Amino acid sequence: MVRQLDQVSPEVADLARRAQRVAVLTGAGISAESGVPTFREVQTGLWERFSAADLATVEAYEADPARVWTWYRWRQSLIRQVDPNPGHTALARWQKALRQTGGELSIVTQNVDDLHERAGAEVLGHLHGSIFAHRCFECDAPADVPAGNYNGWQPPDQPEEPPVCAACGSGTLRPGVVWFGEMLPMETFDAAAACIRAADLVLVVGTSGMVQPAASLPLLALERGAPLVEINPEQTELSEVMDYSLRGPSGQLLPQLVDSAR
Ligand code: BJW
Ligand code: ZN
Repeated sequence: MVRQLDQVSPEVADLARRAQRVAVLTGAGISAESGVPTFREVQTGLWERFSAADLATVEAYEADPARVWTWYRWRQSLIRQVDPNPGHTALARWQKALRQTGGELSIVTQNVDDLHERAGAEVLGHLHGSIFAHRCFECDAPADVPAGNYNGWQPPDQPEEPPVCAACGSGTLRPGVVWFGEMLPMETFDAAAACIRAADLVLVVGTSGMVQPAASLPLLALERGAPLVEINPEQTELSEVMDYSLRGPSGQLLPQLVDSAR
């Protein structure tokens, strides 16, 4: 049975204290308190008629490369202007502390931002790629492009055309992320699955659990009966399989959980 809590209970603190192998799956919600919009939020400016799910597809890029490219340039700018929040730093702290005692905390993220890394954590894998990597839409050659640098958070008035690939001379560049209908990086997915299978505590933080196959990863914890704990202010697609759902923002609840593990 799922137990819903609005703070870390003694039972959850006990799970955290005893865990030596912790696997954490994070989603957009962990970066929300840093000011990075989640995928369910209404968009403004150039993109107000589009949902994030409409823009994160091959079809959207093919239909209007400049619109999609500019959306990513704007999001890159925004991410560069924000800082990791106490949720990111608490995970980094716990990872360091566990490593000092021979344990491990593995972070698997669906996020394309770099806020876990900037908080000082090592990330096992970015399941949906990185917004700061680029490659050719046609020939797949990697390309080095400085990140978007718009002034403030205001979207630009005009869309920017994506640059042409220097390797093939005909394709245009795209962000190194995984769009709907594309395969996830298999090595990263397999490594994530292995660490969740081996974990003695699995935390699921700030994800709606709506996007597959990432959302099926926590279910692997059920094979060995490892406890599943969710941190999210809202009910999610994964809430039903959780042992505990901590209902609140991860910027408050993760530091509480990590402090209770000491
Ligand atoms: C807080 C908070 C706070 C707020 N603290 N929390 C099986 C069944 C049905 C469909 C499929 C299936 N298998 C595959 C599919 C299709 C598709 C899919 O899943 N569709 C569903 C929408 C139905 N999946 C795919 O296409 C995947 N590829 C694939 O399966 O390949 C195999 C294949 C190929 C070809 C043919 C057939 C099969 C690829 C998925 C790629 C997802 N890409 C994106 C965009 C990345 C680039 C970018 O950033 O633009 O990844 S979409 C978007 O969703 C992004 C996210 O990583 C991902 C997950 O979102 P997330 O992180 O959960 O965010 P939100 O916004 O949904 O939720 C935020 C949460 O935070 C909420 O719960 C809030 O309450 C919470 N929150 N404040 C804590 N302070
Ligand atoms: Zn090319």
